[in-house]
Amino acid sequence: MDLKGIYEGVINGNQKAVAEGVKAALAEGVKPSTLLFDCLIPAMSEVGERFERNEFFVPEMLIAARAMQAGMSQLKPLLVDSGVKPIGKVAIGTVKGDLHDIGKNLVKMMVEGAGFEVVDLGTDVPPEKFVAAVREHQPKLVGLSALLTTTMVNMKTIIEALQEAGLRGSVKVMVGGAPVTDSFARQVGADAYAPDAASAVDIARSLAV
Ligand code: B1M
Repeated sequence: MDLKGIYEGVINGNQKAVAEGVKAALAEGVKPSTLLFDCLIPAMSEVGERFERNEFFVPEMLIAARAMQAGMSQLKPLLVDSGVKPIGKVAIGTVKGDLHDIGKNLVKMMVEGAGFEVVDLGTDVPPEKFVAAVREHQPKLVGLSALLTTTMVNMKTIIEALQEAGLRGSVKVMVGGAPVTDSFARQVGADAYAPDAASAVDIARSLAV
């Protein structure tokens, strides 16, 4: 199977090649996890490295992200079980000022796949929207994603807003995203840090069932 073609399709922003390549690979029996962890995610890392080397600019990153999403949407039905009673509820969003949603969507898919109901608040989510979602949906866990060093600081503001609203005692907070670390999570008062989507599932199982 042409995994290299899919990898290059993401890097070159070729949405059609990625969607068709993933579909064909799945039909040939390639595991969704192989496509995700050995192909789509490494391709996006390469895009980031080219951006750092000034070989790629924002438009290239954007079309690569669209191609990646085209691949992920093929994997979603396989990662997300349907028709089963949820084992818990999680609300998730990318923090204010931050538009990156691929990692957040991946966490959402995997957590849904593990049997949770996930309320997706989207990107650029202000603290008051997290507070309103916790009031309305009463999840046991809120997940905050940030990809920028300039926006990760908003995680603290969200946790403080939950505290001020009197909701902090009823909800756990998990944080994640490329610049986030375990020590940062502790500094901002989060309950857990997940370095990747698989760890996010483990944390959801331990904090939100
Ligand atoms: Co942006 N961008 N970007 N970008 N972008 C990064 C993050 C960057 C590292 C690139 C670089 O310089 N190498 C850099 C940040 C530098 C920094 O802050 N130190 C950067 C920059 C600078 C910017 C802009 C400022 C560029 C500009 O305009 N000059 C701008 C900011 C826009 C904004 O948000 N306000 C910008 C814009 C964009 C695009 C819109 C073009 C696009 C995003 C499209 C989209 O998401 N729909 C984009 C992209 C694609 C990237 C890179 C290339 C890829 C990110 C990605 O999707 N990775 C990225 C470089 C990189 O990361 N290598 C980059 C794949 C994804 C699966 O991984 O998101 O890390 P990740 O998620 C992982 C884990 O982190 C974890 O699990 C996931 C799966 O394992 N995780 C969680 C994530 N969230 C979690 C939450 C959890 C638990 C785990 O619990 C709740």
